[in-house]
Amino acid sequence: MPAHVTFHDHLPPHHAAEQLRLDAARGLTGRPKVLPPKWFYDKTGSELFERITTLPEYYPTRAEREILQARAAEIVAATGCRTLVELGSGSSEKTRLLLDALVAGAGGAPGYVALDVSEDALRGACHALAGDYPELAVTGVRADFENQLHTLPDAGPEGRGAGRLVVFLGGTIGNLDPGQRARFFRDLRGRLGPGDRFLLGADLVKSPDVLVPAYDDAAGVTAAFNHNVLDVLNNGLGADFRHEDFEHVALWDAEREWIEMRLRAVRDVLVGLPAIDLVVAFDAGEELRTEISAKFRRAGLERELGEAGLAPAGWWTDGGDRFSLSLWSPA
Ligand code: SAH
Ligand code: AVI
Repeated sequence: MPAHVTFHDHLPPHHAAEQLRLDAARGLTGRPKVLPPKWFYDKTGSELFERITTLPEYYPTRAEREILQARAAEIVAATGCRTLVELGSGSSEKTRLLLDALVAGAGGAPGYVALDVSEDALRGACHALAGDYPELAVTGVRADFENQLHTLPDAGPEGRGAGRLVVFLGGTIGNLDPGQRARFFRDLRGRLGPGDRFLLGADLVKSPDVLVPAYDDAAGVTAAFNHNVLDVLNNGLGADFRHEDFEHVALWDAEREWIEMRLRAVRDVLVGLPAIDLVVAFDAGEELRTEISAKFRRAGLERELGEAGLAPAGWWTDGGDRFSLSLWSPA
């Protein structure tokens, strides 16, 4: 890696393997059967997600990019921050719009910290950014944003005197359920200093005619992304899931205002998971919930973040009012 990239791995192989064993043992023996969506993102899953972002039906990435193209300079200037910290950074592609503004701004040397569970995505993004932004100090942190925010570095000498802008893009906040979100916002708030700011990308409630195809595209890329989690279980736990035994399902839950992705058994299926000494039975039609993707309203976000001690400091949407970017200060 180039000299100005630092990498910290807080999920060494034994730690990640142990987490997968725990999540699979708990999730596959409960009712309904569930898996946390963070297991989607092995190398193949991260690549499939990048393909999803280019699909005609998957509007969130384009809508968020549209807002960033129009507003990134204004947002970065308003915060005065010199260090950008990104949670669930993935390929960090849209982040470049914020980094362009950061690098162009005045003040201490700019820094970028990317945090993600996906080692492949993280290393790829950090390499690419270090090559394209020689003036930027790049740090990759492999960690879980749900319980390892303590691993984030401070602003550091480069950012001394200026706060950090913590960004959480892509609508990934919607992949947490309401209880997980409340814990996440409180944890994050507790780690923000007075000069720090939080920029959140959140997808907005809209017609299921738009939402459902975004999670069930005609080319079947989202179905492949969903099925890939079975390979993660096969590779990590020696399981013998077969893609053809499960169909991809995407549903809009109008009451809870979230999309659910599931894998539905198309016949009775028995699956062995030798690493956790478990055999799991699926009845035909039985489903494994693999993801929720909650959609938001402005008032709901203000309530949730307000309860965690974060005050609204800016709100922007794309031209079609499909997606929001919002800025928050410690109250
Ligand atoms: N921010 C990017 C990527 C979104 S995909 C964008 O807007 O396009 C979601 C990313 O969050 C993936 O890279 C995934 O590996 C990461 N992720 C999911 N759950 C996570 C967790 N609990 N902790 C850290 N990263 C997580
Ligand atoms: C990363 N996350 C915000 C995506 C979403 O839209 O919930 C993951 C995804 N799942 C299916 N398609 C994309």
